[in-house]
Amino acid sequence: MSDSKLSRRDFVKLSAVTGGGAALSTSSLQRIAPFARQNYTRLTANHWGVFTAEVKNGKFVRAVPFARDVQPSAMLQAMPGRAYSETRVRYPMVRASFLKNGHKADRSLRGKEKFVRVSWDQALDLVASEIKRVKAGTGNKSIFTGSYGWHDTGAINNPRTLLTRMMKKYGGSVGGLGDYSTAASQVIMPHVLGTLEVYEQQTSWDSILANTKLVVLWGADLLKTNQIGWAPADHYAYEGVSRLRKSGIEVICINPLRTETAKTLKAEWVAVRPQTDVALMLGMAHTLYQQGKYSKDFIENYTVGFDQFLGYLTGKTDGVPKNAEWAAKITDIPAKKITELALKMADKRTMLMSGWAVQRAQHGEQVHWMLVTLASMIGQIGLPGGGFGLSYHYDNGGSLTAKAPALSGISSGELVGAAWPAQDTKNIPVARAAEMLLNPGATFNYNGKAYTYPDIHLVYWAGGNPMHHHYDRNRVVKAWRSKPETIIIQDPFWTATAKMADIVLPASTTFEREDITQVGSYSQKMILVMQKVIDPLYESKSDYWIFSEISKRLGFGKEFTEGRSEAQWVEFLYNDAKKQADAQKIPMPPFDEFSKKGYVEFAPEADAKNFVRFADFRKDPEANPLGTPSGKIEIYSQTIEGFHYASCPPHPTWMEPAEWLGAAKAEQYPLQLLSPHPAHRLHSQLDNTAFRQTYEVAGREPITLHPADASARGIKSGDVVRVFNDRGQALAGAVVSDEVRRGAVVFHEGGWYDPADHSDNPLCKHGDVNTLTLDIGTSDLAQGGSANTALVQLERYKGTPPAVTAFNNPV
Ligand code: PGD
Ligand code: PGD
Ligand code: 6MO
Repeated sequence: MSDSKLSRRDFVKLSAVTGGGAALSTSSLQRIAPFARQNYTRLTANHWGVFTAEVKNGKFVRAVPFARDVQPSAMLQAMPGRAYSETRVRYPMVRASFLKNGHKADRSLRGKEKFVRVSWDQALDLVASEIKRVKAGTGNKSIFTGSYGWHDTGAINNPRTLLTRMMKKYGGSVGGLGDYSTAASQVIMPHVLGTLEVYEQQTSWDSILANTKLVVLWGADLLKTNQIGWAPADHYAYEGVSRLRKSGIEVICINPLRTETAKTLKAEWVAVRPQTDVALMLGMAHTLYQQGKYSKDFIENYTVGFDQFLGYLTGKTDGVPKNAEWAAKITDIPAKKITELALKMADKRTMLMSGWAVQRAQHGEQVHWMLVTLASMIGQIGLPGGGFGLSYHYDNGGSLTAKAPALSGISSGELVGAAWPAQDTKNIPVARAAEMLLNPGATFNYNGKAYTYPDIHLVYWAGGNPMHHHYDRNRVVKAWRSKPETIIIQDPFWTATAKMADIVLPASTTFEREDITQVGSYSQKMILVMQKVIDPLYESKSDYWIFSEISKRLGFGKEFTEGRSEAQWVEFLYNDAKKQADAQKIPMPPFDEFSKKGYVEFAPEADAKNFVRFADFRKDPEANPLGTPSGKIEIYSQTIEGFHYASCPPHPTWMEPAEWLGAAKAEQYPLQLLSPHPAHRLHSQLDNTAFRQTYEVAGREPITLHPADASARGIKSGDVVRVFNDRGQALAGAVVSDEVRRGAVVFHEGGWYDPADHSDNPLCKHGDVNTLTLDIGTSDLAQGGSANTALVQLERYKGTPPAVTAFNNPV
């Protein structure tokens, strides 16, 4: 959206900071001097989109957005700074005492001692011998390669897949299930709708613009989160939002925070109390039922279990009618408003667009289940512009899907050797990683089955940052320092995770290697060669090279590479996609022509503009049943009933989370901590560039709080504050704003962790929100992370704040 206020302002601010790679120090220039004084451009792409990299005198200086990108992300300006960040891991490094004593080294010294530079041969030999040693001792079941994370794009250099591929050829390892993003919904939605739903193409923006009369942004911030994509972002949503703004279609934003999207769309702001959306939806559902304003036809023909849910809704089963007055007390939204919202949504063609933070909380499963139930009562699912969508804010859902072949990546392959013993846990839900390390042998539930946590001796993480993403930092650090004998980290940067490893392998960034990618996870509009922009800096190597070399040492180098170099894989994967395209008569040029141009584009499917999610089901539910046991939307799930989970009853239910503003604990910690995703980073990525200067406050990660909460504590904008609870403490820079509701504070995820000392509860000097979050599963069903279930207190920091050292290297 070329006229978005957010982005225009950002571009101006950012040019001043990053302008043409000015952030580079002379010393970094000297280090890269050998790479010739050449000027050229290269076309490439990553999570942020497609761009041309300009290289001057051998130095990557600027990322110029693809000409037809309707709204390039402002973060593209940080790309050169990312390549040359002072935090790059330059050489293979080993923790000093690990080098001396191997796996018998004192684990409690992780993160406290120096690293020693070693040669690649030494490092690779060491990694291979550690994997061999653990396999021979306690077996593959004690090697954890869950390795969750947002490593960069590329069909070849996907470090997590390559790691799994390597380990599968060596008898397997323990992996991760699901993700942090949508763990709760991706497990419950298949029971309710038969699909993951969070990663499905949405009813098209064209259908919305032509038919919808009311758009509800239910905890969704489209302009912020669509900047990036799992595949390079196509930014179609910005065109959608821009047209929506001009259309005059009514927009309501239900969110404790008034977002940029809400402001751009002049949305009415309903500042719900955090984590109470289920109660709000129940209050609305009760109104519709009581007033006879719900679609009996839809409920009867397309859903099952409404009657069982009704007993709960009306209070027949528990004596508590979930009416608007009941909901008002929980949500802090007046009953009149709740009634008005319900009737308006039932009256107009309404699209409920929901984000995912609502389900990254304890009992997160209930939120989208209740949203689907409410949408079923409204009765517009499968109609043009109506119903609900769980991915308008992500990967540019609602874009036009192209008629394109699927580009495959290097696969993780088949397990080689003996079958994985049935009694040994093969995968653990990713957010339970610390729990696993701390409690080997303990049982846990997941989606109807019981499992045992494995006893992990070796952890290998490539392309993720658990010392950012995992909840309850002190607990993760404790797990890290007490349990695994060996920790191997492969990353381009000295993240907090790398600093706490035994062996650190310097991966190159996408700018330093060749790869191939599809563009637009939903639109699939292009296949593009990610051209190498510069030679690998320092001694960094591509993930593919690293895993090929370790595989060689483990005895299956050829099987790992299948005899192909990275460049040969690019050609192989392209030709594989072309084979599919030829069969479907989709034009694709021969590889040489494609490689010269850099990309091939695909035209949208003929009827892409009219795509309506669930249209076939709506037209004929018998002929096009959903993938649920009943073939219909399950408002009551007998499958879930059979699991007998108190934490996940068989129909949508309001359950008080462990920490929320209505809990007794709120007396001690009266502020609800929200940790949404940052507008100017991808999680922790780019925090280690000069780009940080565009958003940090007093040199720390910002925290936003309401003026009344600020004045009660004598805090003003620009102050350094200490945020704390029983679990941890962090400094942050205060931003006082009435755009966050009273009682809630917004502290984005991804600020680099920066412990002030080596105690059990160090002060994070820079602002890592996960020092404060709670490490519990969403429920026995999905075991997702509960990021948004946390209460905190805030105080102005007295005295001189300690210097930030998060971006210093440990050597
Ligand atoms: P990133 O910072 O993206 O975070 O957690 P995740 O671990 O994905 O980490 C990616 C890492 O990969 C970085 O260290 C980066 O340097 C590295 N990397 C990048 N490119 C490459 C490469 O080519 N090779 C290798 N080897 N490494 C590379 C994200 C996770 O955080 C997610 S998805 C969610 S949804 C969660 N959200 C929240 C939240 O809402 N609130 C809180 N409090 N916490 C969260 N944590 C979760
Ligand atoms: P968040 O920003 O965490 O994004 O997408 P997701 O939708 O989870 O939250 C969205 C909104 O939910 C926020 O505005 C927040 O205020 C609101 N919210 C929080 N709690 C509540 C609540 O209790 N009720 C209601 N109604 N609203 C609430 C995350 C997605 O974004 C993911 S998983 C990933 S991995 C990507 N990460 C990034 C990123 O790190 N940075 C950017 N710029 N973009 C991303 N896109 C993706
Ligand atoms: Mo995510």
